[in-house]
Amino acid sequence: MIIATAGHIDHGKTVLVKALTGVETDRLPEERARGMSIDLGFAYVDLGDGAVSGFIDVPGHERFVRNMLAGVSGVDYAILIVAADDGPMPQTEEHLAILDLLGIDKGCIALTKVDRVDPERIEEAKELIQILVDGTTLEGAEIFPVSGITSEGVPALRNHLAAVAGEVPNRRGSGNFRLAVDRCFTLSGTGLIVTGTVFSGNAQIGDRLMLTPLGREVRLRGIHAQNSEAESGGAGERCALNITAQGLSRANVRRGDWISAPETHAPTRRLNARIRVLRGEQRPLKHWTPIHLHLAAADVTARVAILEGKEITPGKSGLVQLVLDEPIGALWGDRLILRDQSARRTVAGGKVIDPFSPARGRARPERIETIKALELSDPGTALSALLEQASAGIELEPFARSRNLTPTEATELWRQTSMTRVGRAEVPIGVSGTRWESLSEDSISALGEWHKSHPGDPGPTEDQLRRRMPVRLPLDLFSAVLLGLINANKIARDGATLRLPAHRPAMSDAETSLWEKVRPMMEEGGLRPPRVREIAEDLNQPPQVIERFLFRAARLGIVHAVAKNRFYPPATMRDMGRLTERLAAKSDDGIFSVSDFRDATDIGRNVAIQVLEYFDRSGFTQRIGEGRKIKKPVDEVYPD
Ligand SMILES: Nc1nc2c(ncn2[C@@H]2O[C@H](COP(=O)(O)OP(=O)(O)O)[C@@H](O)[C@H]2O)c(=O)[nH]1
Ligand SMILES: [Mg+2]
Repeated sequence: MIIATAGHIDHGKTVLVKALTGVETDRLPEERARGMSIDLGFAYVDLGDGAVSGFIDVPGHERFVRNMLAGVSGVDYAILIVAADDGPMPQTEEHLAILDLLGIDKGCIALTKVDRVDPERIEEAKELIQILVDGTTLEGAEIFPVSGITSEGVPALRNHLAAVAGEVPNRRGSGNFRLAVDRCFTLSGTGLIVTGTVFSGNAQIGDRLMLTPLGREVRLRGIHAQNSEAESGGAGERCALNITAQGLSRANVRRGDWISAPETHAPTRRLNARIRVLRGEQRPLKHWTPIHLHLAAADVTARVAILEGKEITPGKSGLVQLVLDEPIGALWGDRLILRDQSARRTVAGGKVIDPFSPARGRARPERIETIKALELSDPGTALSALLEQASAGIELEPFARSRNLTPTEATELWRQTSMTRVGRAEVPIGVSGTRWESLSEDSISALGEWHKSHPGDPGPTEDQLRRRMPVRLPLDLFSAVLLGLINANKIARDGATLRLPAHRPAMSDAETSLWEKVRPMMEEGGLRPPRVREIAEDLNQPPQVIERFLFRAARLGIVHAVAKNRFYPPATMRDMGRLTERLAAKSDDGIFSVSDFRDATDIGRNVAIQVLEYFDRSGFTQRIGEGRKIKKPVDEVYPD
């Protein structure tokens, strides 16, 4: 278990930790000289429950609240310390508000310096404290009168803590490893050491971890968990990690970084949160207010974009987008605290809802709906709500990442959620059943619209059709929807183009009248229709015009483009095909040669070869060595 102190300066936090653990946590020379905690102090002791508990002693001075914040986030338990003589003071209130905003609901109150006051004052101080904690996460928390100097009451407090430590659930199992770095130093002979509170998961020696937000992979060479050498360390423990990476030095690591499993690495500069503004604030929190954002051990400057309305009144909560001046690592559910621009007051706090908030359209109604779905605490419920809303499917990987799901947890969630999964393995997309239906319907009507506006066209390519869809769809998703429709015979694919099965491209009036002239000329030619140049000459037209027209007619399926200069009308093609079937039937093995074909058709060797190659391309015949045989009946390949 990790226990943090909290409370006003000089109320006896450091002395109490020493009375409980025997450890003097003020370790900096300046702290000793001034008799004041500045940075975090750490002590580890077995409180009597057989396990080692870690104490984080925080500074109480108002100037060092940022250090206090780095110390209390991620802890299991807090002791709010109030001196009996002073009673609650400004940082008692501020620290309590922070514990409350961080959602720390396990804790007690140590009423210190009882050796200095009479029994009436103790009762009076208790009452003041009860009023103070009313309505916070520490409401109803037990109050322990103690003296750090005489040790009066300290055993009772220690027993209480030992009992709590025995009950704290083991959180090691779930989520990926995340350690919030609060210190970094080099140890001669060992190398780089980072220390911090483990928020989730566990890590073993040898693991490859990520330094976030920097994005450097590091190898875990050694671990101290709760101050003892260990093979692994996990949630609910403070760990010192000995990490290495090529060229990595102390200068690369800062308080506020994370050392975490690669799955969680996702630095962000924009995140959505629901925040509550402290009741004691003088003014509403306005849109675009510059603030300090504290998340785990990180402290960065940012601006608050209010998403609903223009401001959040004191005591109320609202959805915001935080726009950070520099990236941090953040995941869903991470607690955060906002302090004013000059870092003097705690203003608000809350929870991360979406660490990957988009830059555009942050307050659009659809986006607000998405944020509200993401806010749902159960990942399965949240995912289902998102799937129902998402008109273009949900990218599953960022969802798993933001929820800190391990690969196994993610796979299990995908399995349990009713959705269709498409896309490449690295970029899976989930779509709900109803959304899949409407995407299918939209595809069919978009295709119908296309045919209407391009009556002479065989149909759009996949990409052309995708751009006609009411919403922008990821390529993979659209391909999957189309494939479903093609398999169900609701859409037909001819090469690169798509069409509704009933669609027959139409020719323009000019094309139709040209075709009416060309067709009889071709049909008169019998098995050897005139070439493009001959048709052009007869019609007194430039050959390019006729060639272009015939190629278009071929795309429409009206003629067969046997060669660049020779086109066959469908009726002639069928005649030629039937003749070929008879020719093949004459031979024992069904195989015929080019010369057999030339002799049977009398169209000359060159044209014969062109026609046979066209047969092969259409799938009518198949070449076998020097000969050919029929592959499919002519009525199937060149239907009426
Ligand atoms: N009489 C008395 N003095 C105390 C007690 N606890 C702390 N002090 C004194 O109060 C001062 C501040 O204590 P410290 O633990 O440094 O306060 P912190 O700022 O909350 O960490 C020191 O001079 C302590 O000796 C106590 O229980 N009884
Ligand atoms: Mg202190």
